[in-house]
Amino acid sequence: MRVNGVQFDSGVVGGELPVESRLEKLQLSFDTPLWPLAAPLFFLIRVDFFQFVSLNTCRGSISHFFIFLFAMTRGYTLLEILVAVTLMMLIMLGLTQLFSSVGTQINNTQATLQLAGELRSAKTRLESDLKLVTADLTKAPPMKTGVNQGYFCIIEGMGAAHTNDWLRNQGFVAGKDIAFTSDSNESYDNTVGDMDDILMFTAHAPEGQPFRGLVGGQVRESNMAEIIWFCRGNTLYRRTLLIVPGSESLDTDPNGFYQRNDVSVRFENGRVIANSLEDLALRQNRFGHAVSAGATLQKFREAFPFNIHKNSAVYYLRMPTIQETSLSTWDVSESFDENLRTCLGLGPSLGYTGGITTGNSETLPDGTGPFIDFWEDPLPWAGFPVTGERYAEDAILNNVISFDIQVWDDDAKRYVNLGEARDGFYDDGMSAGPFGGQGNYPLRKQNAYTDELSWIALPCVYDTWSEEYEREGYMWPDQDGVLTETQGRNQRDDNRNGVIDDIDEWTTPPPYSVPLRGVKISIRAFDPLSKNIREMTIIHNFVGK
Ligand SMILES: [Ca+2]
Ligand SMILES: [Ca+2]
Ligand SMILES: [Ca+2]
Ligand SMILES: [Ca+2]
Repeated sequence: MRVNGVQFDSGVVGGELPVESRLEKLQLSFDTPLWPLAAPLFFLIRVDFFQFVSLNTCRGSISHFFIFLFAMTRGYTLLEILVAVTLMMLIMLGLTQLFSSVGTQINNTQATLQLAGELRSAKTRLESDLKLVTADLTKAPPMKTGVNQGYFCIIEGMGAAHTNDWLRNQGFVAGKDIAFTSDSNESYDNTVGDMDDILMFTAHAPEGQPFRGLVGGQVRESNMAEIIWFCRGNTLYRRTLLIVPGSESLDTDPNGFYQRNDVSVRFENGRVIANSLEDLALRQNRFGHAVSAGATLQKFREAFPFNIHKNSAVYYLRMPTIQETSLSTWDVSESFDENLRTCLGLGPSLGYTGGITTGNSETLPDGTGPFIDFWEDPLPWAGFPVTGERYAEDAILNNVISFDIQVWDDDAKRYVNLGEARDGFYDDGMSAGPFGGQGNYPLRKQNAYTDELSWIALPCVYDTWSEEYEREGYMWPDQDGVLTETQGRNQRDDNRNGVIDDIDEWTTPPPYSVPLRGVKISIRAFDPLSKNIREMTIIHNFVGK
């Protein structure tokens, strides 16, 4: 399918994708003038032809033909030569333009093919990862304790081809609040799709193809890994952390840990501990979710449900890359935003509300923002100062302008962004299933959830969760912030609806307590030379797995 010079894989993008002026139409420039090729020849022939005709006309004798031949052998005048040389130069100019144009087209075609190849390899990698998911997604969250299945989590960042109710109320407009062109127009860039989704899960390697990574500075293999897919700027990353529980060779120094290790770890009781699949069922143990080492039980409860997006800057920065975490000062015992604050020297408050700096003004002419020009910025932090020893090992694809994760809504019979529905309906009028709503994020019922709404709406999250948070006898803050004993697993019908321990009784319910049937993930990338855009889509069904 071709839309204004933009090539999409068929059936991936609906008929009309709005395309901006930055996507100039590709044209084969065969309108280069060719007439100079013939002109000098014509000029020389014409001069002598008229000499011949005029001689014959005047003298009327065949013998004058020989006079003409004689005339032909005479030298040209300076003027004739000058004109001929000028015309020859025009020919050369025309030819140069022609070959240059053809050369450009060949380069563009090569670049487009290369883009398609790179996109296909990213797609293949993601497809094979999805086949390796350890969690049983046919069961509704929360995951039972002790099943040793790891986790699966989709974080639907608030930017999308839609906005949820909360964002609409805040005046957010689609994904445009973060994508714009940094040219003189400073216009919204609608070539950019949903860029802020994160996919993270545990995976089991296929037979004979173990995951590889550093353990104590040495390359090691493991059959299990924690895998995280996310975009930063216009680069798509895939972070892989080996699951090696009880690893004897594990490095115990929390500083610069990721310089020497690609291991899924948590910091607990003053120690770096390698996670097992069971440990990773709990969000606070996962990559990027670290709770501060000095956290008291109260702080720990406040941190629940351990979102990575507690800070606006971190929201835009998604997840830590190898480049950042391989700093010698990066501390595994601290959270992502605390590390950034330390490493960037930003003081106790991150003081970074703009989210993204592109070197241009931080707001659009209409006062909205923050923004980023995804066609220009490899990282959304101008002069990015956090550079560790390792670099780009986790980068999968450059020039990405959409990494959109959607989930199957069995009511609407289509893939949707989590939280996409408005008042129970999608924009196309279809009534929404559970995934259309925001789930228990932001659940007004719990202080633990609403605490984090001070700056911005939380992204909608699908998570296999764990019933561990609701363990009988555990104390969590209720809707008024008062610590109360959980009632979700106490074998009593506390809300008297005839069902014992239904999810409405839970103090710590999962965001969505429904099975995940399938996901659709679209990756869109551009080629800066040809300005071509390509998009590839992965559809993965978890039912019958
Ligand atoms: Ca999103
Ligand atoms: Ca999405
Ligand atoms: Ca009940
Ligand atoms: Ca109960």
